[in-house]
Amino acid sequence: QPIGIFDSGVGGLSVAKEIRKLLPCEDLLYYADTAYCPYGEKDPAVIRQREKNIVKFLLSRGAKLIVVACNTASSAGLEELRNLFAVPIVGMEPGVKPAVAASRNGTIGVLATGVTIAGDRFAALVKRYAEHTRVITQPCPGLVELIESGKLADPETEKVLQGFLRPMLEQGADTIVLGCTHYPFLRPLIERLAGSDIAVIDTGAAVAKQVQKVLFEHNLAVPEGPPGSEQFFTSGNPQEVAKVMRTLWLHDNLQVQSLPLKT
Ligand code: DGN
Repeated sequence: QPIGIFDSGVGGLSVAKEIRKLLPCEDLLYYADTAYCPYGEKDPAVIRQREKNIVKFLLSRGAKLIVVACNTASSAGLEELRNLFAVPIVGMEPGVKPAVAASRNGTIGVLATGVTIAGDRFAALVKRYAEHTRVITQPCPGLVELIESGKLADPETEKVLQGFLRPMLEQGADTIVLGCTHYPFLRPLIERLAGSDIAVIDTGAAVAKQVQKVLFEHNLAVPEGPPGSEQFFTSGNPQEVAKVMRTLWLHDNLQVQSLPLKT
């Protein structure tokens, strides 16, 4: 039985990669909701409807566990998904906790989407550390679109990113949280622009560990055997999506199947 993973687009591949590294024998199904990307500035009710349809599809393909590999979708709908479906569901949360541990001066910056930053889950998370940590938030409209079109190191991306990083760096943030699963693909650029004194936090590896733990607890793990397979689906244009996915997944003959899901 496969692990079902989804995101608004290709961003969740940053999480899928960590899962693949840690769990080499598991089969993976990946759904990119490209036709509805970006989720970041959409009405959370619309996002929740998409999530339900995607999870139903992944379950129809036999998924034994679901990974909501998108901070925005986790913020909007994780609770509802857990109420609706009996299968174990692992979600994302911006890495504020590890950032608080890494920060030397108690000022951290969070890059995420508007929906994630405005959500109750994020507010509760920040509140937990409010006594001794200053959290500077920065929504990043436009950034996901650049990553979706494969512009990981273009001057345009650098300029947009610079505009998002400058305010938090000027306010003294010494640690930056990548609070959207697309942003790890910009990590080299972010590190170069921010400078070597700044720590960059991404939670992909921690989520992969959580997936491992939950599989084990539910007796669903495949600890050994032949290498697992991967299947990719999109609601967008499969050729276009495949082109970008090949560069991100580092696999020249990766194929993407067209699977529009009606809302
Ligand atoms: N990759 C997503 C996230 O982690 O928030 C969503 C990006 C988007 O669709 N704006």
